[in-house]
Amino acid sequence: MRGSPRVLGIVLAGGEGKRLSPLTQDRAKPAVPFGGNYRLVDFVLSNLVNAEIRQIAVLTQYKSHSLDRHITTTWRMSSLLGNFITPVPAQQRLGPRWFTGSADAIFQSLNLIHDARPEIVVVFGADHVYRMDPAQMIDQHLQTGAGVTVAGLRVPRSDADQFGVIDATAEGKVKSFLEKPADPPGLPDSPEESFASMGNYVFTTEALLEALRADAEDDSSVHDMGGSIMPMLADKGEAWVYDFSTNKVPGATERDHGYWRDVGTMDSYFDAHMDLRSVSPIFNLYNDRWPIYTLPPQLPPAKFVLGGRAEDSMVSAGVIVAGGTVRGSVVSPGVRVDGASYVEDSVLMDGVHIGEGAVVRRAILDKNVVVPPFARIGVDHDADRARYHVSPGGVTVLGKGARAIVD
Ligand code: ADQ
Repeated sequence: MRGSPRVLGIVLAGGEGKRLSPLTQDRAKPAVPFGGNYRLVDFVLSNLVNAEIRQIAVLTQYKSHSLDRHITTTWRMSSLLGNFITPVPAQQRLGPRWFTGSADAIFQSLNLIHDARPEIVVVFGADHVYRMDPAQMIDQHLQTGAGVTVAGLRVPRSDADQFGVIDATAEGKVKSFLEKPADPPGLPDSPEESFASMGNYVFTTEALLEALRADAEDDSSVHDMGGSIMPMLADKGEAWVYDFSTNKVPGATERDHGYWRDVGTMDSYFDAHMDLRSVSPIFNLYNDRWPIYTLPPQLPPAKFVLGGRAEDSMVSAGVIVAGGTVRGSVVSPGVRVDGASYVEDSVLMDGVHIGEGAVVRRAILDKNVVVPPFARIGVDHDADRARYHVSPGGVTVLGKGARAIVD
């Protein structure tokens, strides 16, 4: 739009995602598949693109091969009008080392900011499932004249130690920012809730550059956005918070308004999938007024034969259910379910094969897992623990290409 500030998007996509292992064994966390067709990074990129932010650098680092491939094939933009979405690997500008923290990742890529000459830099994480219109956050940022605005949402105080916690005035000026505090402060109007940072920031370019330079010179810093830059700007009185609950996305229902999930653990990743499948989903992927984009594979439609059926499930293209029953599950492209098998409350990734008579319950099966005929997964947790990964919440997980064991 004419008169709008020039905005550069930076997506932090270098996270290792240790707690999602084995799904992150050979891919970066933002490249982890989600919701049948998508990868986690598609959510943040869709949010930015829907808000007409079309100059975006995706900073990668750890096991970035499938992430790079996904971004270059799915998110390639016409360079007409100066648009780009490009993966940027660690630059090693400061000698032979990788990024240390997320602030160092941006510092090493300062040339991107100098080249794009933006007035506003939007720095968003890549690991979350949500819909958000960043333009509304930018509007607030411009109105308050903040150096940085951080997106915040209310979480139970008991969960807040996993997040950056924002202590702000009623108007939204940040008094202090505490990264993952052991004893998170409650909110004045609700002592059992805290304001958690969503890891999404809007910066005025000058404020970002100044903070990054000061941080780079500080040898005691961990060079992290949440751990170093935010506390520094809060102490200088330049940080404001944006209340995510005020964000209105076109087409969102009352039920999925304000939905945001940090899918950093196996159980939260699993629960976010279960949120997708019901008749009135908590997170509605079918809202075409704020689409979540990806490039699905070229495959024929899903097919149900020999009495095969699926209930309360999402089933992708190329799936064949040949006689088995699928219930309450998310089924990715190219999955094959054979006769007399039973799959319940599970996440099946691309190319999984469920053999005849097999039973799969509360499981996540990564790409190309083979479940041979009559194998049982998620039925006996003790047996599963001896062979597979079982999450604290009791979800059985098999890594890429694994073959289940039959007794
Ligand atoms: P964490 O997610 O624990 O907390 P971090 O591991 O730095 O913080 O990840 C933030 C984002 O940066 C993720 O998208 C990750 O993929 C990416 N990232 C991490 N290191 C990177 C690097 N070296 N290069 C490029 N990208 C990198 C953060 C904030 C908290 C906030 C939570 C919300 O620090 O304050 O509450 O996110 O989930």
